[in-house]
Amino acid sequence: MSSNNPQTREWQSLSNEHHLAPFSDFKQLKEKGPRIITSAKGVYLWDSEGNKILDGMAGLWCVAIGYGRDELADAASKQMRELPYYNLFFQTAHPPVLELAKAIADIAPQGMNHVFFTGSGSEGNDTMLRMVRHYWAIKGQPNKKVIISRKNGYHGSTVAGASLGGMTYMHEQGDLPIPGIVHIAQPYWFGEGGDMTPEEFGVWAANQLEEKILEIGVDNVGAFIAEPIQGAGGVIVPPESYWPRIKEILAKYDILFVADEVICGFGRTGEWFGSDYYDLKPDMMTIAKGLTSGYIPMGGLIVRDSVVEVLNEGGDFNHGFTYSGHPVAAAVALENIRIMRDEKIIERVHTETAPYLQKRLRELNDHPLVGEVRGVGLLGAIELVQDKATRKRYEGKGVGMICRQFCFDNGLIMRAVGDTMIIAPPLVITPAEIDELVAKARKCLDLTLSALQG
Ligand code: PXG
Repeated sequence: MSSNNPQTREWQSLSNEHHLAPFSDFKQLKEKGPRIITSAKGVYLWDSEGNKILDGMAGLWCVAIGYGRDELADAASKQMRELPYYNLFFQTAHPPVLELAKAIADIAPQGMNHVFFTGSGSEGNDTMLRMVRHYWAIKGQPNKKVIISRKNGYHGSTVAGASLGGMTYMHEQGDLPIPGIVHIAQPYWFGEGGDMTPEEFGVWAANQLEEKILEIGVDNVGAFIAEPIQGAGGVIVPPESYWPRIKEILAKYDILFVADEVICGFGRTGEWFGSDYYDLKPDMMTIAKGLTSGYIPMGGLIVRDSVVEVLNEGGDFNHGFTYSGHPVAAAVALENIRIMRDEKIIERVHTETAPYLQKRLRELNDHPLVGEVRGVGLLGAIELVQDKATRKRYEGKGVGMICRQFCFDNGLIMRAVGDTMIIAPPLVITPAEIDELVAKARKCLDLTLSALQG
């Protein structure tokens, strides 16, 4: 712990003595001490040392409308005073959850008019797994249980979420995945495409779905789940041939398609949902994060009418959470969606800031460390390599982490997934702030290159 600031040191010692942080090496964190974030406004964070940091990750992909919107605080406060809690079990409901369900149906793809609410994206995917199996059981096909997912996909950290996800380092802990979940290749051309062109590789990766369906037998497959663009896996934008081929396969076999929209949903791609961007027509969509801009926890599952019609015939769905559709979270989500609509935030991403960010980011292609820049909407990835032509990495150097540290030290949050640097700034980022982000990113790439050469 290096801080000279007694307040920072005090918070860091509280962390050491009492806090177990998610996705962290507990012992290492004790040695370094966490950075303490104390306040935020717009796209900027401040830490306890007084540093101002441009948040290129919108928190954890969630703070869509930016930090510091009083309207959301006011909506929460008003709802807390009126009805801070009531549940949706036992044939009760409350106004905010009903109004929110309607507001979501209004923006969701056509024919998706019902929402099951949860407290998080992970719970949304747990709900999905149980709902898919319940659906097929009602239809008299209880064997259609297997969910096909993808390697390096991310679907959460509960037992079902981590099993659905394809992160091997998560599976290694706790004997995952649970039975009934299988993984196929991801459409990650830069990392895994070998000698194929991106288009050839996209078709190859999509064909893995058909092969898996045939291997398991369509009578045993319940659903395929995928993020339109993989987020936590490294902002993996599939080759253009991928989704059209997947859609052909889905049309051919009687299985459900679940789009995990936890990152892509609520404007990230410049459309309301990633499924709109790729015209995917899912049967279910998992949502969270941007639903409340992260101001308060909430997730859910949007369900297609044709699926609901079957569920209607199935008696009780024995599933739900204390905080399903929490009134305060629902009031915040409603206000968040209102702001997105009234201020035309997604239209601005679509027409102005996404094209500008994508253009400016691609200028980094001329940097000696950069093997590829890709992105859609306000999602971006920068691949760090030793050799541009062969896509060869700097083996064993931890280049991504070196770059990430330079970013931290220079007032920019840019994440590293292996040697892929990723960004997903708040949707309200302005062109001037994009200029600042790209300038800082370039500076940190320069510093990283010097460190590697030095
Ligand atoms: N699906 C997707 C696509 C996600 O990105 C979840 C489900 C789970 O949501 P909850 O609300 O249960 O966390 C997520 C979450 C990272 C990182 O390292 C990403 C997420 C969560 C934690 C870390 O990028 N995404």
